[in-house]
Amino acid sequence: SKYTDLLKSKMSEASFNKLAALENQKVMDFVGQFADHCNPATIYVCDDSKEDEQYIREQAVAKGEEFVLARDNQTIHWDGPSDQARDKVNTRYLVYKENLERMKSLNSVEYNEGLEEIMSIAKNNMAGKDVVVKFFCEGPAFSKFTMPCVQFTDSWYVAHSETILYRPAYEHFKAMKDEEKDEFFRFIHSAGELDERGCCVNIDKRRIYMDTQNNIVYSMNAQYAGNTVGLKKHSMRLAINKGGQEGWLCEHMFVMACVNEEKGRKTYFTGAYPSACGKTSTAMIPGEQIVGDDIAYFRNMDGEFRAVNVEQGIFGIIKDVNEKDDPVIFENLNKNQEVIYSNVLRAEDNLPYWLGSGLDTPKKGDNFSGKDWYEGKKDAKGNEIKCAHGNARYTMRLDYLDNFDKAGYEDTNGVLVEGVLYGGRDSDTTVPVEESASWEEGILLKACTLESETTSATLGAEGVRTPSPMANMDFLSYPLGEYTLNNINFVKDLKEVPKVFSTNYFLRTKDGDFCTSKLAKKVWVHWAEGRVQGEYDAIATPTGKIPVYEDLKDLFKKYLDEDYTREEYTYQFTFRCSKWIEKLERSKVYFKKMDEFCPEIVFAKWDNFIKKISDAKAKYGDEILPGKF
Ligand code: SPV
Ligand code: MN
Repeated sequence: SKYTDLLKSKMSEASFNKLAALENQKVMDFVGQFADHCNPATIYVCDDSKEDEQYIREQAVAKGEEFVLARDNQTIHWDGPSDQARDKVNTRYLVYKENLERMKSLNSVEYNEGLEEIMSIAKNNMAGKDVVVKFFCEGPAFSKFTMPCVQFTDSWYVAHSETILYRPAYEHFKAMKDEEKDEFFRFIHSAGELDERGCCVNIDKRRIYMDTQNNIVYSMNAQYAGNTVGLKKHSMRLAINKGGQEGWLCEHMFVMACVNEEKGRKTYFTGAYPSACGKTSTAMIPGEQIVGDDIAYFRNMDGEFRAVNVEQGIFGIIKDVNEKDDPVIFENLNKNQEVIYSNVLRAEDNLPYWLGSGLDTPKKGDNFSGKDWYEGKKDAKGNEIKCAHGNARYTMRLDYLDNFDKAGYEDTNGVLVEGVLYGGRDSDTTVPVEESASWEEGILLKACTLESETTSATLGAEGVRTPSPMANMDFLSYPLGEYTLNNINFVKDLKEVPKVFSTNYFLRTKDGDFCTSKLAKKVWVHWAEGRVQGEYDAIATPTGKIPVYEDLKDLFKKYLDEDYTREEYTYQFTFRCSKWIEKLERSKVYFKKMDEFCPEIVFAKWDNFIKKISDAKAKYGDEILPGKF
């Protein structure tokens, strides 16, 4: 490589040898190019060894990016006060001129212009810093699903997070055949200059630029994991694009197994839920098993619909994790095992505290706003700063959890998916659970029409619906219409096609209360499990099939020891024609806005459903009781 001398000057012999042993020119050039351009002081190359993982942990602390807590396997990290969430404005696709028109609804910048900007920001951005290079993969290694990735970063917190969240893949890289050696994702990240709390200083120069044409993502002057951890949302955007070209899917979905003890069977579901619609709690329903909580790849493997969790850990929202609402996570946070807390409060007792922890929370300490937080502290705008940020997180391995499905997780062929859930949030339109008549109807009526609704807990008006097709809009890397058709077509050569269901845990009574408790999701998922296994009868509606009362009555009794009444059922499963027509009209407007090239066929199909619902309304009235359609 033309970079050999330079690399040797910035690396130990051991690091250089690890890099050279891969015999991969593209890896060597990638590391060399950014060693030259970003100008770090030193570069450390990791293999998959425990020693290298330990070195990363120690460096994250030694460099002041993390601080050891009272339970000494746990650390805390802070992102700066204005680096607490994904930066949507400064996250852009670098797009070749000829593709700009097609990509114009996505946040894009012309390739050369964007590249020049990001490279000028990156120039010398690592000066004086020590850099780490580590190899990971998405999905299991040595599998058809494997997506190898290399991360080059000057943040040891980012590297540490990835060590928890992703499978190691140095050995996978080493074993790659010559013809495979070009196929991997590259992530270049620099937090740049840090302050005394290890937070990134030059936030005004924060940019995340993604090049799906060459599978490389540049992240500069950022630290919040959603902006920096290459294997999470950066990789997801590259994978969505790559899957779209190659006929597989990358979805913003959990993977879980619904366990039917009585029948001795396990049925795998994947699920997409916009934020605050119950994704994590569905993935972790007590008594079921979790494979993954955020990102899944789907492939047609010999005619079967198979899925893997691309990750190995959870980067979870910690708000409201407490003994009562989330006992499994809470218990694990309280053990002295490896956890990185981010943006929570560190009190005088050197323990972490967060919003909704159920713990007696000290009134001062260090938090995301600075070293001197005290109860009542206000920000520059005069708003009270709470003890922890609402998007504060924990980073933890999945295999700590008792309900982790290790065998399913490790299967290099993925798990066989038999049901797909799309969970929205509305107070007055969709029923708690409904099966689609077909896969295509599932995509068009359940996935594409997903919406979440603002509540009194969020700023602004209550009841405003935000469209969130497939809960994946933030990560779409090619146009929505094409993506929709790829979802529809994905199943075309499958021997068995999964059933598709919608859920809505947020339907309200006429008095404005939630119709069911948080626990009821177990019933809806078990009804779906029964349907997949051919067990329950169902009643037709204009948009799918709903349960019969008796089955739900039994399920509520069996799983929750609750008496579910026929009145509750009738109200919850009434088909609301006008509300549904409005919902579909909103979807049409949204798709037109987000993708002016969206194929007409999508709109034509929705118009057919609108006609069907209008006819039903004329015949049976606006609110159709279960069984009356
Ligand atoms: C999400 O927002 O969907 C997350 C967290 O999973 S982040 O890493 O910020 O994307
Ligand atoms: Mn996510």
